[in-house]
Amino acid sequence: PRNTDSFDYANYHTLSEIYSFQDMLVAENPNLVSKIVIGQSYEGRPLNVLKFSTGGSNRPAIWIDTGIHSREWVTQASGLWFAKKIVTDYGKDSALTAILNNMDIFLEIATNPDGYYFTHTSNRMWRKTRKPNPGNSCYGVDPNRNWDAGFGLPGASTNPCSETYHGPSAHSESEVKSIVDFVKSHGNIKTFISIHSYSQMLLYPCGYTTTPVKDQAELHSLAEKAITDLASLYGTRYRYGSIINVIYEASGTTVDWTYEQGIKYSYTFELRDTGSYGFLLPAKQIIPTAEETWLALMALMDHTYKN
Ligand code: ING
Ligand code: ZN
Repeated sequence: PRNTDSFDYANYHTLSEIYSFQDMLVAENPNLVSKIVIGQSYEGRPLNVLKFSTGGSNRPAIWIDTGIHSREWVTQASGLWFAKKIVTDYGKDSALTAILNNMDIFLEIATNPDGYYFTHTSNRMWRKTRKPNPGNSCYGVDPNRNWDAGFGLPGASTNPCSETYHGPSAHSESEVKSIVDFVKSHGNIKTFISIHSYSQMLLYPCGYTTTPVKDQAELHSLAEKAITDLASLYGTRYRYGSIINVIYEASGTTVDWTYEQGIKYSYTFELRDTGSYGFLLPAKQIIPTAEETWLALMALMDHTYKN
């Protein structure tokens, strides 16, 4: 496609198509969208973040990432749709317009680009990063077990061949460390949303302990509102609650780290489906998935803006 209007949101795309989409969106909307490169992947690819901003300096911000697990293709595909939705709705939808007149949105679509490239070229089911593990023939670290929040506790593996290998040390993966550095240097992120698939869940901290977090009551009722809005479109049912209670024990996860950094609204989504297709969700479900998820994202962003 020559522009983002003719882009095919109803199909899956390669990494280079995602990169060119990002550049087109920036070129078409220079007063609203810019591209920040927060680092590079192990294999040297840029870690691009789209910044949606109407001005100000270091405004309170919302972070959204998709694709930190590379095989979860509906998440990157939804990220592309969200990016287009933001530029389409700004100035038309009053709630989004109010949010963007006061806050910035950061969106990292290809959060694990080496893994995503590998899912297109070698192994569709690749989840982890692509860094070699010294002294071991297995590659990669689970970038959702690599964060410095309960790092290395039960709920991650010490085995480099495991899908949940936590890595040699916290933030050992450049794809993780680049976000850590960005979050710390920004210092004004209010909401952090990390998007996975599949299972249809909306999860908040904590993953490594059953002790409820300080804000659990508010996080729980906001999650209920978000999944109710999500279900209003196509009836898709989500479960919600803390990571350890709703899915399983998991240590070193993204949103536990962001919550411990003081980002109160730290959530992880698990998008469609519940296992019929799993990671291989048919492309015809991309747009419905993105549309319904957007309603939940708007609920989270609107609450942040009003609180
Ligand atoms: N599931 C997530 C995983 O990393 C999850 C579930 C989310 C655990 C958030 C902990 C925190 O295991 C998938 N499908 O990746
Ligand atoms: Zn995942």
